[in-house]
Amino acid sequence: MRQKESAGSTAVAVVLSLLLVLLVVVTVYLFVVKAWWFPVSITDFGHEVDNQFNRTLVITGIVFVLSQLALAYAVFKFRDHGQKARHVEGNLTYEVLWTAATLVMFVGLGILARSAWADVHFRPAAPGAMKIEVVGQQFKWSFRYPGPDGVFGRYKSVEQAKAERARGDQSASPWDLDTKDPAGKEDIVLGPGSEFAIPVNREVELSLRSQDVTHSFFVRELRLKQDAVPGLLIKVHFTATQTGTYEVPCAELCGTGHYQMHTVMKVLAQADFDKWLADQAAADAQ
Ligand SMILES: [Cu+2]
Repeated sequence: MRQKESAGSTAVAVVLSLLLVLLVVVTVYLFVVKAWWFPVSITDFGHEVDNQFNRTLVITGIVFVLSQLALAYAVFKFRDHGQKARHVEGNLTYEVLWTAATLVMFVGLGILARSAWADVHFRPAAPGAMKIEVVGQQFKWSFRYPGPDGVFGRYKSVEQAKAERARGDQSASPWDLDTKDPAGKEDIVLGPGSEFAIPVNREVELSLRSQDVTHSFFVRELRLKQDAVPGLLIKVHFTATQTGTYEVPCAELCGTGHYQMHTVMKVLAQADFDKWLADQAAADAQ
């Protein structure tokens, strides 16, 4: 009687095994048809990132499929036949084997990815790169172009800015720029909430700052995401190879208004960009 009661797990085991197989099939299908996928990359660096993503996806995908199918097999094969349960000790050989395999996989993927990452973070921009300053503040992005002289005007010292604020005569500048610095005369400041533009096929170097908390500059199509950290000046560089309009959200939860912190980056042909920048300069001069 007891034998009969516990021998009834075949149906459950079959259903569970089939569910696991179904899970594998649906998951693989979604990735193969690319049901939800990234927008096309517009930088060479982005293609490297995509290659690295695909390598990682293929390797971990194979591990996923094999382990889930093995699980489905084990669920069915070792189902309850009414047999007595057996105690199994660990298997040292297997444990060493799959720990080593995991180690090789992760270190290997890391080594393959290092040049893609270093491209943006360790190598400086080429000398002729177009410089733009990006400032994050709750909950807007601002931008500054150095103008024809290619040099950004300096900031006021912290003491000076503090003293002016205490006197209540803070200048109109959104970020405590020193308006007396001649290098800042030609600077083009696009205040909080502005859109910004860059020329296509030209290297751009962004200098990221934050006025308050940590924000994160993120453009999916560039495959680039970099935090803007208070007190730090962080530089990143890239070359966009396709004109268009791309969203720039803040990718760091930076406060209650975080959801509304975004703008757009326009990638323009050189002539359009020159015209755009001249318009901004004219507007900024007023
Ligand atoms: Cu933010």
